[in-house]
Amino acid sequence: MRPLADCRLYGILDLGYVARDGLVSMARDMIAGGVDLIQLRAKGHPPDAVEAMGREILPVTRDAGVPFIINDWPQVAAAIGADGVHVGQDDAPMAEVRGIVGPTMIVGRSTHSLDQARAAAAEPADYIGFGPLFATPTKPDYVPIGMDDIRQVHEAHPSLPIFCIGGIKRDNLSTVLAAGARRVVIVSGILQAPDVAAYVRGVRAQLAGS
Ligand code: TZP
Ligand code: MG
Repeated sequence: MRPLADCRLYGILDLGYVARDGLVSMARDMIAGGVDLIQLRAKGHPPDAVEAMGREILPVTRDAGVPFIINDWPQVAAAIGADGVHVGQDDAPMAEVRGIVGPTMIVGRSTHSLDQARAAAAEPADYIGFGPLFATPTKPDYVPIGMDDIRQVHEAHPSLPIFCIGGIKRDNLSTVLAAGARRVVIVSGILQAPDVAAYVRGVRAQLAGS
């Protein structure tokens, strides 16, 4: 499996954009383009449904050596033997999450400010999401944090994988990278691309050049 430290492009299977029966083929397309990490984000779906989806996706990501992360449900991540779980600010503290998933599973935490990033680094989370940088329909009701803090968060946590997130697309990626980002999550940009694999390849090329 690809080590987290080598992962720079994080794709999310978000049920707000992908139909239930399109998950597996979308995962394949994202992998074909070269995403490093895949998360299943199924807001509003009960854990047994997330588990069923996860069990279908996991063999595809395993085959490719791409870590597979379950959003919101440590119990589901543990039950299916996923590679990681992603939790938010309102989810359980790290000790509780670790109690469910064990010591080796990847645990990521969403953060929306420098203070939250510091707290997550101290837990310690294995990686953080940092955003939303820009306003995004994928996560409404959040104040965009802009790009001024990107450099600072990286300077404060030089060995923590930090994935910038929120409104990132191919057209603004160069600005985000110039502001100091090393790793990004792109949700709707990838999922709404007419040719997903080609879009991801384009992103990869931009990342490689930075
Ligand atoms: N957390 C912060 S912003 C966001 C999440 C899950 C959504 C990012 O989605 P998009 O479509 O890439 O803006
Ligand atoms: Mg959550």
